[in-house]
Amino acid sequence: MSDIILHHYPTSPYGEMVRMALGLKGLAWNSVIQSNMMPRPHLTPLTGGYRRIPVMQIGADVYCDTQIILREIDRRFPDPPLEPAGQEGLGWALRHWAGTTFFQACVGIIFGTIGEHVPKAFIEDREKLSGRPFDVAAMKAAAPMLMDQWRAQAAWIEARAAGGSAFLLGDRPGLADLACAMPFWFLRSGLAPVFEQLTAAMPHARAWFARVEALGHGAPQEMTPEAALEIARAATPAPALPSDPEPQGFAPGDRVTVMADDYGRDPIAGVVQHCSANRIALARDTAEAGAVVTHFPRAGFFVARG
Ligand SMILES: N[C@@H](CCC(=O)N[C@@H](CS)C(=O)NCC(=O)O)C(=O)O
Repeated sequence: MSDIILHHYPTSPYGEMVRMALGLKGLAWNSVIQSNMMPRPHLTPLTGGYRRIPVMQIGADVYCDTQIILREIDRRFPDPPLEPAGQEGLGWALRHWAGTTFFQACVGIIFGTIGEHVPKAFIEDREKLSGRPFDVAAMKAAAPMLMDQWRAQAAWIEARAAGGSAFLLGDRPGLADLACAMPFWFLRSGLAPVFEQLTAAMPHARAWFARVEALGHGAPQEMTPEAALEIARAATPAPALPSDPEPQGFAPGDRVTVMADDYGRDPIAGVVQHCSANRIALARDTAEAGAVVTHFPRAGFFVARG
């Protein structure tokens, strides 16, 4: 049985980015379907309060945010690499753009168009996530302008895809492709007619997107949230990776809290097990799963003492 457990839900675009990575790597994995809103009672003990999706679990190690999930998948399963030779570094930068400005244009277009039909419980959940009102009228008013924004950004991909290589940064697929495909997938799955309209004059980007989708999702197998929690309880966290000296002076053994810098800013408390330029891992003792280590990326996350 595969050790990879992905906590996600089918309509999650960030979940899709990881599913595509598992396809690129040709991996078998366990699929735990979580609710598309809080509460997630069998997941929260593992994350320590991080409330976003997806989350990856391997035994008693838990990875929060696609940035660290993808990095860990690539570390454990390096072949084929997420950053083929000549693509190093760029995929991470593109992931950041695609996951912020390009992704947020999708959110506004989709909810500005279908917002009136979204259940009240979902709206309340997303208000807690963002700390702001879920203002359907404002999103409706902004949707046409956001379609311009979406089209302008997709046109960068069209221009790149017209360059002649099969994938954005060369003949081999990599992180850049997974990251940039995510807002395509999100808009098409949320609002197919608008996706068709906005990409009608983008034949190269559409052909590229089809090639990325053809990578598939690897080999998922259903698992219950209860079984995943039990696996964490029975497992021991992996040994700590070597830490780097820290600009802020954090070191293994320090008590800290970690928090996303954008939305879903629930703080997660623990003891530093590892810290380096691209990762901070917190050791936590939980009533439900015993000792777990919860891993976060550094870019996009704040760390504070206490
Ligand atoms: N930076 C995060 C963003 C993840 C994110 O925004 N996920 C969405 C779903 S795709 C989410 O968590 N929505 C709220 C929820 O599902 O509770 C990542 O890269 O994983």
